[in-house]
Amino acid sequence: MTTDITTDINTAALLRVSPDAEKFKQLLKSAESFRELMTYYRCAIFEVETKFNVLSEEFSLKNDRNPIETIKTRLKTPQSIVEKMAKKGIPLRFSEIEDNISDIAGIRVICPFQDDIYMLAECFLSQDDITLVEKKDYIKNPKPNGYRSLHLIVTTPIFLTSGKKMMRAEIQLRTIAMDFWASLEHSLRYKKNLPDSLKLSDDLLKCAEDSADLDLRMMSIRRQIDAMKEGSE
Ligand code: 0O2
Repeated sequence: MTTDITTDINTAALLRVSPDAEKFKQLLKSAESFRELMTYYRCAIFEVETKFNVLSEEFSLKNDRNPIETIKTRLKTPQSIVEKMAKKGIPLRFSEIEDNISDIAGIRVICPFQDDIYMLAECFLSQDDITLVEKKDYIKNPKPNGYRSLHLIVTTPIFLTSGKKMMRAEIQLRTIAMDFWASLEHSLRYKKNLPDSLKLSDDLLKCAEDSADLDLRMMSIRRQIDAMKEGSE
């Protein structure tokens, strides 16, 4: 009771000093909801990362090589969320975030070979608490700039004190070569609004194609070695 009165007095005093106080209070309130939402996305990252770690442990136990080279995770920054919403013409409202931005929880799985990607995607998607929302195969259909990766947008449950909540996450599966290209291209060009230079784009595209060719050649070498091993057993 005393707290309520104090709060009211404080608000009234604030309103006298600044007519924007109520607006500011609302902003802080929504910032609190935003922090809460980001915490849920962080939990979704934990859930998905754990699933890939479990697969990795099992593969290490049962095979002489692991199809998972590295797992990286990232939570999209508030700035990046706002930029994406603005780019897509989504109203800049807190309530629009969950339905419209699928890659706030991002998990990147880097594999040695291209066929590892599809095998892992299948293992992951067959888990009964994972629902596929959208699959974008930029390996079979590379982006015009040469970008290659398999993107899976999924929902995963997180378990809170209040019960289960389904959260979206984006998983990007790539080979080491695809990651090498995408990471360098990202730092060189992506989102930097550089003036379009045909020459640079051509060079980057050529690098992506050369990396894709290397990927196929390395996979072919591994398959020949696998076949030789099987033949000698
Ligand atoms: P960041 O910095 O990684 O957060 P959608 O997410 O489906 O609603 P979008 O953005 O068209 O809409 O999806 P898309 O094309 O599948 O891209 C999602 C993510 O893939 C990007 O996130 C990048 O991480 C990566 N990506 C896509 N295209 C490229 C590319 O040409 N080069 C590089 N290096 N990465 C790419 P963000 O939010 O754009 O960036």
